[in-house]
Amino acid sequence: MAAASAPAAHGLRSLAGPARPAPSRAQLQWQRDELALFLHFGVNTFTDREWGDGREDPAIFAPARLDAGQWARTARGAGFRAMILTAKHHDGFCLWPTKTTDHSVARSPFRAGGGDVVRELVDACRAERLKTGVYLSPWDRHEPSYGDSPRYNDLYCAQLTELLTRYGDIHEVWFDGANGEGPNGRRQTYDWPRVWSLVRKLQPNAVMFSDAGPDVRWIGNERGSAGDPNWSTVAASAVPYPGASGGAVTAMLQHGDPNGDAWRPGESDVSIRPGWFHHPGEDARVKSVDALVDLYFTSVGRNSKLLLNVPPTRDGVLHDVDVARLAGMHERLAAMLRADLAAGRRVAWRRAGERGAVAELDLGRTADVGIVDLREDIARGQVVARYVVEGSDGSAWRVLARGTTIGHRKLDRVGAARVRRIRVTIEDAIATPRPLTIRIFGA
Ligand code: FUL
Repeated sequence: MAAASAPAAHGLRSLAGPARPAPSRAQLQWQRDELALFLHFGVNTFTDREWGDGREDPAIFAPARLDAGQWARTARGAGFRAMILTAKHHDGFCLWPTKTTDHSVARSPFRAGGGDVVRELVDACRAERLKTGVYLSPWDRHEPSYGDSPRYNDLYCAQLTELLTRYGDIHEVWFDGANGEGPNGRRQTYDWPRVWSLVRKLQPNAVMFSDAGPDVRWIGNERGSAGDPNWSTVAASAVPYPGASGGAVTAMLQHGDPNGDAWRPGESDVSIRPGWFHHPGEDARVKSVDALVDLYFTSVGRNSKLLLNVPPTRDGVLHDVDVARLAGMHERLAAMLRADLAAGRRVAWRRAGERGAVAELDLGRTADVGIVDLREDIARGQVVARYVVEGSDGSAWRVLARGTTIGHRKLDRVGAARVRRIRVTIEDAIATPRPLTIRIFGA
């Protein structure tokens, strides 16, 4: 498993390569959103389990005061731009009244059998100007046709069609790589090309998430920690289907590949709690504000998007502790990233060979620098492979941070460095680097 943590050992390609991959509009917007809220909710919330076995009675699904408006207001207030709901988890229970199975909210006491959690989510997102995403588990431990590959593929596509045609714009479709046995003890062979082309047809502006994309990729762990380096390009053939495993797959998910043929930025999914579903026994184990801030730095701050799971309780609301932690995270980040000491300062940019460049700026006064925030103009691709940030208070330059990739955003915490001048040197790149956006925040 050495490959899982070691940086990908790809040689950097020469400058005279073919045109490099760049993001689509949807991928670019997806990445700029930076934060999305994940909501694991369903029968497991009522059985206190993480994976249902598909034999749950729909009658147990009875959230007494479900309030998707509270989810959305919490998300918006904490700086999140999207919410993704488990419309169906591995247990097969559907949170919308589907025609494909009677294992759904329609047979539950929720809103007397007339409820639709997906509809409530979509309406709440719209009210708070959030984007909506759906998670539809391919693995289904309830559905009798599961494992009977063509029949289940038809059913899965019918479920997707309902979700992607009834509710207006869906911005992200989330395909989990978990693929176990169905009720007959059989495994399913999924038809990914069919699924992906169906999504493209029904929601052309949506991004599709899975280990194998095609638009955005799993980051390779559930700890909220992107690799270093983290390229947004991948060699598509290295991860042939969602759920493929092995050291080379993990390395590709974590690090991407500077020579990759597909633009497929990483999404870091992690839960605010030990489990993905709400368990009352974990109410005292919600991640601290410090831990959530760290997650921001290891995901968004490493050219990834953070998909933070905050699971509704049996009542159908986000727990007070989780809500308070999200507010704390937002406040702390806002304070850390409020005043850009480099705002309005002129940056002197000069090329240094074909793969290098140096940017220098004077803050106009000596300041305690705590965070360096670098960005590439990724609309045109990602090129920086290695850089160093130095600071000077008038005497010698000293190193504040060293890094590899930058991409959409790279955040380096540098302690409290008392400096007036900042120098960012791009030491290596896979193509001629273009000027970076440089922001500097206090300690
Ligand atoms: C995994 C699932 O098995 C977990 O239950 C959870 O949904 C996580 C996000 O993905 O593969």
